[in-house]
Amino acid sequence: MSVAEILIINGPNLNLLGQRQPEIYGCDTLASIEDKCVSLAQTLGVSVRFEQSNHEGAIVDFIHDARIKSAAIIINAGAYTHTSAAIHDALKAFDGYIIELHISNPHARDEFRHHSWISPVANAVMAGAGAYGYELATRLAVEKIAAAS
Ligand code: CA2
Repeated sequence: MSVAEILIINGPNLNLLGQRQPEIYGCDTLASIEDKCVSLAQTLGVSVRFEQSNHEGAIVDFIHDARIKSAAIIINAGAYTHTSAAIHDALKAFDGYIIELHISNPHARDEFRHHSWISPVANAVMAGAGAYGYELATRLAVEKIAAAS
């Protein structure tokens, strides 16, 4: 029997984590966050696929792919959170569990970060826990996948 897959999607500029603005985003790199999520997933009996793109269409393609392959999506859409109707529409066509994730708390930042196109189509929203939020979201996704099966 194959194990359930969680797709973790990272949007624009998150490839720069650990290189700039540590006061907002911490010191972890995206690669170190991926390593932690992959090993956590292993201990919890699921698999994690971890993706990053700076391109809106590529993120839409990841979500379409997840319709066939993944039981849950964790998405940090970066600044596309605040602009993308295309990512909103793609997530709406996904039947599994969706967690919107942010490293910082966008509501405590600039006004333009207060609106999310992702929140209305997400089952849960997690923000402000730093890089640790990825692990928290992975644990939540595993719980929800188990509850649905
Ligand atoms: O807090 C988050 O995770 C965000 O999704 C990060 C986005 C921001 O636009 C959202 O409002 C909140 C920005 C990601 C930029 O990441 C960088 C990391 C290091 C250096 C520069 C940018």
